[in-house]
Amino acid sequence: MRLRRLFAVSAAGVAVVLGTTVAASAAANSGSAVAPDSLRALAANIGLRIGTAVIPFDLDHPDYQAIAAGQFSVVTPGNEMKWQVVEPAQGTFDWSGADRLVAFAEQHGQLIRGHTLLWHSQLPDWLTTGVANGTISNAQLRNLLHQHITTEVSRYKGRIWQWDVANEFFTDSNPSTINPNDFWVSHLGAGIIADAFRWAHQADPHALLFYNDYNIAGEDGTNAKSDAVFAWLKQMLAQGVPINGVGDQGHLDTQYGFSGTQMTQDLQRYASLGLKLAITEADVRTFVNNATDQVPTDHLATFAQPYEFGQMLKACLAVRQCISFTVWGFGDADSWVPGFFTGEGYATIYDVNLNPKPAYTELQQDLRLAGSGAPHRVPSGAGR
Ligand code: 9MR
Repeated sequence: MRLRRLFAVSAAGVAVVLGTTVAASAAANSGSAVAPDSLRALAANIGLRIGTAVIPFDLDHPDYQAIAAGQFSVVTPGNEMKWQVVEPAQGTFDWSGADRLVAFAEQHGQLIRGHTLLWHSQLPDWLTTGVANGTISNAQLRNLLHQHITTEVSRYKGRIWQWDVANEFFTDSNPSTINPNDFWVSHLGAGIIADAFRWAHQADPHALLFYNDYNIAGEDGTNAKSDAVFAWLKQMLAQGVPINGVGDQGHLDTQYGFSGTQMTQDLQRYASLGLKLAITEADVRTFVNNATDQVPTDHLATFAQPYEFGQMLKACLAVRQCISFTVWGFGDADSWVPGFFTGEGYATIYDVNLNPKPAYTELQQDLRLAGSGAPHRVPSGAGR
């Protein structure tokens, strides 16, 4: 899935992608000035961070690097801070990808979203195998998790802005509940989620700690998942669990429809608990001709896709506590979507050749309006 088509980018394409000159992209690389019409500069006008997931080793490619540095002010490692990657064999660590991204971000004046400490997926084989064959007891599992969270959060102490501490614990059913069959919940009970937040807070008291999930701002149509997460957060906060924010992933699909109004209301409701909000993994997929070119098969999807991106950003803009808006990778060639959803793609804001798509323009325009408002009308004739 990595950069399948990047090397086909033409020089002209790159100029369009960057919307800047070579000199400006060199400036971005040195961590200095960024283009005033870039997403990150426009978002900065209202104190919003605009982000992307990054594949650290793709930063070797200059075109990818220029967009990552020039357009975004916060970055998330797509995979490189997950337990499977950082501790592939017990006691053997690989921080190369995570270190690389942290260094890149600091060089380019970007903040970092750490992702993710407690999730049922992308766990190391030695851990899941050990639990399955009984060589790792539940008490040992709990200690290993404590150690994992402490080691990773301490390593980057003071350098991570937001941590996705816990990821995807709620069921997609109506009503929704904490999933009793989740790997962590089934072995250690639901209380392990609160413990993870406490351990992360001990390791880095200044990092903002987030609960992150998908379909928790009405995207499920029923709002059942949002209701369940809201009730749980309220309970956790009443118990003094150090949770600072909610991350709504924002993985949309044009075939299902989506209510920006509902999303705004749900974000506002989380904010009423005193929490910060972040859109953490925004993308909008649709059906495409093939996984290589990713041309939508329904022409209307080329309108629906940027519209839904815009609705998500507007929901974030409408709620003051929404502090960052992150897209889950910026180019279609790099997206997780074609590998997970048969026949779908076109989910990001740049095409497979790293040319900006209408969704890029949509976000840019929304940010421009958010920053300076629409210009006042030119005065017209008397009484009109
Ligand atoms: O983008 C990630 C992809 O490269 C991995 O193969 C995948 C494995 O599940 O995880 C992707 O990121 C996920 C994120 O960590 C949590 N929310 C859902 C994302 C898409 O699956």
